[in-house]
Amino acid sequence: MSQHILFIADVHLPLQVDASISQVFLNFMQTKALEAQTLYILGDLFDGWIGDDVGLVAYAPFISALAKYTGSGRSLYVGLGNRDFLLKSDFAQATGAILLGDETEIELGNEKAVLLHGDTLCTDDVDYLKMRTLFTNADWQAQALQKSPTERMAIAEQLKAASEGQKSIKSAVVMDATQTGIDELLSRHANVKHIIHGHTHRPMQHAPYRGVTRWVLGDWRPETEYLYWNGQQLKLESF
Ligand SMILES: [Mn+2]
Repeated sequence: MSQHILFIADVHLPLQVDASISQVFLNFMQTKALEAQTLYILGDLFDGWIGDDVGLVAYAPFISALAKYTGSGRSLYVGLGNRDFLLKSDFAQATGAILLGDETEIELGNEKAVLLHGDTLCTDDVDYLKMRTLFTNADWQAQALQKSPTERMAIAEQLKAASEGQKSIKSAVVMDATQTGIDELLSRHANVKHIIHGHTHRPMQHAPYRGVTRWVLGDWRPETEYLYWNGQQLKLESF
């Protein structure tokens, strides 16, 4: 069991614990997740996170589920998405999770994999990447976190509306990973054999490119797909 690793992304948990996606996630944490010793969540676990002070209370049932997972001696790594980029150390402490940086290399057997949320691969999505530069800026974040929860909620709604408004105008191609984005990523990570990411909500095992296989995680709607490393190989499976 110690060699088994699970990868998920983009669950976009809502505040409502009784929503079906919430129940599916809680069920996953109590069953499938326990089959692996390590769980990687590659961004956008939460549909919104306006600061640990608010999030830890609002999402309490999910926080408990994550804490229970690490409390059982398993490892949990959480990456930041474009909806929950304000996850900070209080979240890490409450859940026992280790927060990931933008790009993380891990070893899978004798091979290397690079993990990321995936938004930075969508290099044609110029407006979004500009917005990302802003909201990932440390000063902008520090200022935002000083505002009241109500003000922060308003900012979050604006960001969400901006990205969703753009989504309906943009073509599906603009919202996908580009060759440029993938080439740039590979130039930063020589010798990786796997790219694992979410964000585009297009679950797939792509044909190898330059000897690298790209695994895209889904958003659990409707199919609950996760990526599983069984100690020997990676496989996209459904829950
Ligand atoms: Mn995303």
